[in-house]
Amino acid sequence: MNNKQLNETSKFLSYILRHEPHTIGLQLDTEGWADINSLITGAAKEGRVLDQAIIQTVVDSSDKKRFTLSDDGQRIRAAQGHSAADVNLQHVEKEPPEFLYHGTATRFLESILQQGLIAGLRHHVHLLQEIQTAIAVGQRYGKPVVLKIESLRMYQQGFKFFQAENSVWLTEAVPVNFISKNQLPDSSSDKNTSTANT
Ligand code: HQG
Repeated sequence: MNNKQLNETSKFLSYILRHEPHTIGLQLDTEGWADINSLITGAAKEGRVLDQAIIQTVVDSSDKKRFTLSDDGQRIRAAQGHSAADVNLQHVEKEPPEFLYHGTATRFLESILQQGLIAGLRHHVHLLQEIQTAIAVGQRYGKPVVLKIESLRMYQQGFKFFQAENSVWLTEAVPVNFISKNQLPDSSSDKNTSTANT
């Protein structure tokens, strides 16, 4: 499998395992798990060839560790990023570091600085420990900007934080008074690199 095929298959798995399992007749349990054989069969009906080896390659090569296999290797789930209504993944609740970062595009700033960060279609707002990764996330939507979140202060005031299996931090929403605009490195560009896995 070349990189393009890997990326495309990863996006397909993200779409199915985070958002629309029913489009291939797949059922996720409340923890987001899908039976791999059912995934392969469902994908085949849509003309998409998957097998255990392809799935394993996508899981192993995911830079963000987007997918997790069950210990017995029979099931797969997306580590985070869900919008599917059937899924209510119980992420590990944890005390966050002092600051976390959210990458977004400048065109969303006005709205964010009015409403705070909201989860939108997904179940949570996604926050990261590394500024560089946050820049890459923001670039998907336009000119990136990184917001610095006072996560520990939020936590101390009763907001819950969770850390997904792939280390992404999750919280329900971030009110405006915990957000500050972080300085971007000069190298940031206006390019939309379209790396989103949805
Ligand atoms: C923005 C990637 C206007 C928010 C990453 C973002 C992540 C607002 C967009 C994962 C807003 C939602 C998720 C407000 C938030 N007004 N815009 N009040 N509040 N927004 O894709 O965080 O590569 O649902 O800033 O690593 O961009 O796909 O969330 O721009 O973990 O595996 O609304 O996706 O992972 O966009 O990305 P998304 P996200 P993958």
